[in-house]
Amino acid sequence: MDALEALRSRLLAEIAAADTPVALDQVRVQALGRKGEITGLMKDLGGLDAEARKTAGQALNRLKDEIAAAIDAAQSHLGEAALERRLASERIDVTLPVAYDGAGRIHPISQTIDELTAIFGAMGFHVEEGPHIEGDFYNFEALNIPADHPARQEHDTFYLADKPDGTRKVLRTHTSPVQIRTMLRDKDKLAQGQPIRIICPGRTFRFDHDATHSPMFHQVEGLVIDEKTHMGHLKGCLTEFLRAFFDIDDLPLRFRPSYFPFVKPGAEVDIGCLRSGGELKLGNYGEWLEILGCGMVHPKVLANCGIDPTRYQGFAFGMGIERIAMLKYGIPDLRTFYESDLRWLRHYGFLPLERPSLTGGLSR
Ligand code: 2NL
Repeated sequence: MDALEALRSRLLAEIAAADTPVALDQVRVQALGRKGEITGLMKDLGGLDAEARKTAGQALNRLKDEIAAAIDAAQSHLGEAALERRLASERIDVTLPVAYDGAGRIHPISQTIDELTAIFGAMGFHVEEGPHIEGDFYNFEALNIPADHPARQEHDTFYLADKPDGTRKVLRTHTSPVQIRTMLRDKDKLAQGQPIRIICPGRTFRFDHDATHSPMFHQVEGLVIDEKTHMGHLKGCLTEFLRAFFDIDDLPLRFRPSYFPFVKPGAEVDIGCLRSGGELKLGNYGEWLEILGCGMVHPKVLANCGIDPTRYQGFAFGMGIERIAMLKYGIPDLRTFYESDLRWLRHYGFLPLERPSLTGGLSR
């Protein structure tokens, strides 16, 4: 038994000393393998008489179980230690700035929509979207543009094939149908004191293609409806937006009376600028540049959407996204927006991991 006790002490010491899974495995083979020390002693039991074999056999089995358990315990301990070392060495600080590999860019149209959404979002607007293929009612009729109205011809419309019932769909010529759909959907919430305050950015289509017109382009329109909204709110809202978007605190605005069938009164908005040497600079320089159209929503449009025009009123506005993007980022040619030229995108595009800001690319 002394010999067995000595073996036990030595094996336990070897297990404790094994500092790698390989070293531990060597101890397991040396003790419990086919030619291992404990295995060998068990084979020798055959030479003993029955009584001695029983006692020695039990002692050997206890030793075998104890050594096996000690090896298992040491193994899982080694595994945990290895995992801990790995976790410590591979720890990443997710708050560190990321080294961007430069593969992709945000298109200036997407960037501009993100920026104007942030600015109007901070003023309490939310975003609505709608279908590109529209019915006549949503694109024209509801907006007080009847079939024989000259504005219909002004909008060079893409018409889809006639349907058997004689109606035909159009590619929306502005994003106003989204506002019509929103008013029809949310009109009852007005009575519960919930105003409509939305912007509708998106694709629009007109049959027009030259250096300054694309058959597909982007618009953002805005709409506010409640009981007391007036033209002063319209002026304040657009002033706030244009100054934030172009990042010019004293950018002057000029409201000129104008006509759109869906508003009354209607206005066009100019911003201050300076033209010199073929360059255009925005700011308080005494010259003017037309930038958007707006007005108080026409009572007939409200009525067409089931809203009582004697109780509710509001303002609307619309502008071209390419146009404000070109002005802000100095992009000279409209047609380049849709050429998918990678060199253009690397030059005018935006890095996706750039820290977002209200005004975007100018003041970083
Ligand atoms: C422009 C002018 C404008 C609107 C759009 C609008 C929409 C509804 C009701 C009333 Cl549902 N108005 N939109 C109003 C005035 C002008 O856009 O030059 N856009 C590029």
